[in-house]
Amino acid sequence: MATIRLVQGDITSESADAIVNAANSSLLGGGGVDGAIHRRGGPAILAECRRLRETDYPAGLPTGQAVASTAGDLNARWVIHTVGPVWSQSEDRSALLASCYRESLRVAGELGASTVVFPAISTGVYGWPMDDGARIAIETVRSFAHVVEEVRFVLFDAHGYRAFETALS
Ligand code: AR6
Repeated sequence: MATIRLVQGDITSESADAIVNAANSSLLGGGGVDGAIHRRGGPAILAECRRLRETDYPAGLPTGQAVASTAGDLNARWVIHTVGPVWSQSEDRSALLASCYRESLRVAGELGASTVVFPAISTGVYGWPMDDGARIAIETVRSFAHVVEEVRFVLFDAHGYRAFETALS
């Protein structure tokens, strides 16, 4: 069973084998975590994402799936891009959010990554309520974390940190 740790801060300052990106299906960048990762990781990440679009994902990466690229200049070996669901009041998309965590860990395991850093997927631009996003993240990682040694959640602010602390306890 992996150790689960919580950190408050900027995910691009972390060192780990793999850093998970809250991407969109274009894989070509955006705001939030995605923007920060591409800015700090440099152009090698975008170049590899473009190749992934030309080869394996011509229509984009589907919601709930995950794929790895180089981590460029980040203190990591890989960035694992995953696409969270947009929050919906009328439709329960929790299974897709859980799938992001599970698929990212599966990819990490295949790569041989032992430390994996996650942001709170979907809780920014995609509007998922933080408390519920934290609960799904912790529950899913607890059941699938046997493939890695450490899972670290990096929460941008105190509100996110407290939500994950509550979900963990
Ligand atoms: N480090 C850690 N957490 C961060 C950082 C950071 N540097 N920046 C934001 N957060 P978001 P999403 C927090 O919007 O909701 C992009 O445009 C943020 O406060 O990054 O999955 C993509 O291209 C929030 O709690 O991801 C997609 O189009 C959490 O990270 C879309 O946004 C996730 O916020 C994905 O939206």
